[in-house]
Amino acid sequence: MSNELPAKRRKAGGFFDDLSIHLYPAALSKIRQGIFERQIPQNGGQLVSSLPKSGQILVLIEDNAIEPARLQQIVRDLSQKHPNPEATYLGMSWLSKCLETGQQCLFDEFELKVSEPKPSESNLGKMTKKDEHPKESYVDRNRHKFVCAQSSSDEATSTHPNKLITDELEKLAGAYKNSNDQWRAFGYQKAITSIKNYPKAITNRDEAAALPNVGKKMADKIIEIIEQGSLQKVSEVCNNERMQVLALFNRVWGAGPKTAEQWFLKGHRTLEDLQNDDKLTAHQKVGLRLFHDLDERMQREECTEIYAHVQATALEINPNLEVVACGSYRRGKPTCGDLDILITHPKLDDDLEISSIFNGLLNRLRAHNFLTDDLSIMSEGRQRKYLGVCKLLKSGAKHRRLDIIVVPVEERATALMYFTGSAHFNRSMRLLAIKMGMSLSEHALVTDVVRVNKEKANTGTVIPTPTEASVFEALQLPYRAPNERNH
Ligand code: DCT
Ligand code: MG
Repeated sequence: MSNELPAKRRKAGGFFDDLSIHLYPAALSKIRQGIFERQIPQNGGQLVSSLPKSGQILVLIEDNAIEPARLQQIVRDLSQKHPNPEATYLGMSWLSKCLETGQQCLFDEFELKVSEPKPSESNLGKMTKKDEHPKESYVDRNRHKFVCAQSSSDEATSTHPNKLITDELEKLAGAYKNSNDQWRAFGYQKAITSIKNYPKAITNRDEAAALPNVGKKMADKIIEIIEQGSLQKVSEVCNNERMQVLALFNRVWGAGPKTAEQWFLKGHRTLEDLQNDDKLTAHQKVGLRLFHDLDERMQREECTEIYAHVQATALEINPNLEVVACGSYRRGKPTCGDLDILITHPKLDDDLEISSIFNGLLNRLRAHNFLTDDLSIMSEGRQRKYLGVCKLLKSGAKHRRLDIIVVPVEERATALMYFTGSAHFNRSMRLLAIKMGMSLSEHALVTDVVRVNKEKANTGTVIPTPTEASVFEALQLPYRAPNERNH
């Protein structure tokens, strides 16, 4: 799992979970704007201050006090100025309805579609059947632009001709992330990805500025790096006590940018200072005690050994169990932050049996002294989930993070997709599902989902997805093997 528990980033379990929201204040009163700006993060959403050219975003526009024609004009202008296939434009009344009803309402009636310029009469006359796509929606036309529709290309990104540039920009992206400036970090990350995918060495400003997600200011920075070998802004931003302390505190497992900032404001500067803080959570205490082990990514070979131990132990319980190592390991990465293991079997459906396999496995692993610290043990719907720390039974072994889920067989494919990630790939797929009027989670792909009292009530129809390929198919995406999901 990532360094910070989602619960600490924003309020967990809110009905805006996983949504990045931009408020476009046209005609919105300051009072309502203030209310919305408080309520969105309180319910799990992330408020984004400027409109990104890419990435998933809900753009909310005041639709009460505005003429429909003017509203259309705003949407058209925004989508032309910031062309972003993953942006969804909604009337602000969607937000009011969500807050009123305490649930994430369907976008349907609130979606402000980007209207196409009307074809002139003469053009219409010339239109052939082939050119005409009256039923093809905005999503259909833009599906191929979603991250989840594209293959990630690791080979291209590990050794590329502009590595000096991306290394320098990555220092800034990291610093912004550590200091909770997520939006700036995101902007840099998008530019970095774009530069990594560019096959030639960048030689001039126009060439840089022509890349997707690279604006004029970013192009200036690129040229400074090319000409001077480094970027002045990196030392300005990174080489101060605050940023260096935040960078260190962000590496404590269980702490994220907000906790790091709180610790800094309390006057803590070193790991020793943290040890003397009596307000640490149980997770943070483990993170601090095992700092040096958990801070390090594992080599793939070590993951294979951990996986082999868990698999062998699980198969002792039932030889028909399917035990899959997911996460970055399944995506073929050479190093992994933790190991994410999914367990099911072809007939696993009974809740008691799910619990019995889950508890039986944990008890056995504990009896081996393989598990050293439990971080959390929970039920998510019918799935059981363990987050903890393990250590191989050999001298010199280090403590490593281990996540295990046991899932009923009908949730196998969606759980496998979720647990394999990457997180970015998952976000993109979930957003595409929403845009197609569905909802994708680790439990199921569902149509017409309704959320009641912040809880997802899967009253919609579950689309049968026995395999990962069927999930791609239902979303009309080309199948991507796990190693193509490293976005
Ligand atoms: N996941 C997600 N959204 C998140 C975090 C995780 O969808 N915010 C999913 C995707 C990957 C999977 O859970 C396991 O999470 P991690 O172990 O954090 O990610 P990883 O890709 O395995 O990377 P790492 O090598 O750091 O473990
Ligand atoms: Mg992982």
